[in-house]
Amino acid sequence: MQRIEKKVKIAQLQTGVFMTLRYLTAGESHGPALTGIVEGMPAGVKLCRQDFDILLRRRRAGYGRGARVKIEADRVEVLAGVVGGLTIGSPIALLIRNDDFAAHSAYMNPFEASSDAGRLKVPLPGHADLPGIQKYGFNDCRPIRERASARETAMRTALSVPPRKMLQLLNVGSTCFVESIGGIQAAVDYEADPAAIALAVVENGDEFLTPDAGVIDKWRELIDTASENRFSLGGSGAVIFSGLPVGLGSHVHFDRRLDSILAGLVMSIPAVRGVEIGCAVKAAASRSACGDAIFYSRQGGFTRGSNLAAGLEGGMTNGQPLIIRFHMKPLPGNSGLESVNLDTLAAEQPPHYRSDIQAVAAAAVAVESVVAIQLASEILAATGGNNIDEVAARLHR
Ligand code: EPS
Repeated sequence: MQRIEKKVKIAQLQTGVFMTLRYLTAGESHGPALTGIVEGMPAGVKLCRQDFDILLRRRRAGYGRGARVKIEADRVEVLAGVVGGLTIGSPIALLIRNDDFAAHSAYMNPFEASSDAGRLKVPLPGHADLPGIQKYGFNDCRPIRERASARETAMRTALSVPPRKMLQLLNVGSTCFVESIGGIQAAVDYEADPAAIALAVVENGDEFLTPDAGVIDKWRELIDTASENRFSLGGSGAVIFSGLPVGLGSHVHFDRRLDSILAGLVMSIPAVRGVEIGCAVKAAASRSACGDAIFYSRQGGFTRGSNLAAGLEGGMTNGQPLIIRFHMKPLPGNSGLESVNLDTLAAEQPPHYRSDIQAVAAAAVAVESVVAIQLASEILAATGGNNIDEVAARLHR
């Protein structure tokens, strides 16, 4: 057995400084603010206000979002780690004030006792409420619902901005989109050039965030009907990353398999109940070979005849576009299901809860965000590098 030169290079990369991105978020949905820190970003990555504004606006823009997202401006305040439009290598600290805190301050004050008016006494079926109060010992669902809220993904989206900018500088492109809402499917050609899919998504606008203009009117009608009848819709979406190097992740140990790491992150987005690498469910039903033929040419090196593996083989990126699909349940805000009053223990319907009709586009942006952070982290783990030029040079040599 011999090691070919290319492999030696990758091995050398991995003996560099072992760096990864670490990040944490804190913040309740109606508390004073959402906060987050991302540590490990190399210096020299350019950032501007619009990078945050455009992405945070996209996360809010989906047709069928509730009244809340119209209240929130989601203006990201950068408190540390960025100076003069450049990352400086130190931890990046971000803050997003909750504009709706003003209306909830009577029961979200850190030190004053809550007014009973704000107590949420009837757990929402399908929400974190009931297991949360049982686990943490409350007679009020609010402390659970506040933190379980998908509003938290606003901060993860904001924290993804520096890693996304790093990926762009390394020629990694990405897009995210909605594939289905309430069982109505968009036409998506996964064999198409990812850049063409990304362009179609942008052209069709943030409200529906889909590459298929033909599905928009049907979705609009369905969401309007759901809104009139106060029910929520689930759906599916996808992210595609292209231009990734070969060899992120590893087959050598289960906790280094990138498909497993990414699946866990995608499942951490509230209401996401399923994740697929590419078209895995279809592949499971297939009675033919499900891999991608390998070709080699002197000019082009190794290439594939298709991308059924969706960019991952053996838990490693294989240089093909990475495709991750997710499936989201209808939101539990107004399910019409029966519950129990925590005071009386009698059957009771939860009171009407302001909620989104559907939030699949928002989830798609959040999924793209957590995947982007992880991919940037995997690249840094492979290359080391304290500034973006070092990272780029080590990745491309
Ligand atoms: C959410 C409930 C709604 C959503 C919220 C997520 O909030 P509220 O109860 O305040 O109307 O709008 O999403 C956001 C605020 C956001 O920024 O995405 C829930 O329970 O998860």
